[in-house]
Amino acid sequence: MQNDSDQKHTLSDDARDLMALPGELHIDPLEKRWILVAFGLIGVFIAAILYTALIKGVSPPGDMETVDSARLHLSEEFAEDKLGVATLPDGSVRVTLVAARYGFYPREIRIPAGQPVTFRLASADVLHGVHIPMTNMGTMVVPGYVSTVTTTFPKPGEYPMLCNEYCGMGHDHMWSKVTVVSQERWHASTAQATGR
Ligand SMILES: [Cu+2]
Repeated sequence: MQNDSDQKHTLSDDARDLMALPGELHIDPLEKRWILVAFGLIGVFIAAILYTALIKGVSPPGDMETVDSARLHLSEEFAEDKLGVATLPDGSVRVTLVAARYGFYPREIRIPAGQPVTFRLASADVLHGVHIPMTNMGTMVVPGYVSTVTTTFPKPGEYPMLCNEYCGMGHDHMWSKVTVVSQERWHASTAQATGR
């Protein structure tokens, strides 16, 4: 008997909700709370995007740069003798690499910690990915396109540079060595190299 009257009560409540005028729309307090949580999360996501974009300077890839993967050896930038680490006249460091089954060439590079380093990569064959663990250096290397990543390594050390896109039977062995040296050691070695 008790149950019966309960049911009647809820039924009439629902009926009242259905007949309510638009102006007096009834929202359950629990539902209202979840709506606020949903809008709150959207607010958090927008704030995170704005923070990373405006304050941290993180942005999606900009200009699309293409390259003929089959003719890298004849290209201005990715010919074998142009690969490796270069210090540009403005003091910035650029690393030019070719990803090919199964390695990143040259196989060993030496770069400074504590200053931005720009990587430029092109694939000579299939799709590869590049990733330096414990850092935010990572991107896909799509045949026909130049991948550019600029990052700063906070700590000196030895890091592997791994392929993280399956590229064939030797994919597991596709890695090269990155040595990050302190600013002092970097400046000492560049001064030695240029004879200053
Ligand atoms: Cu690969």
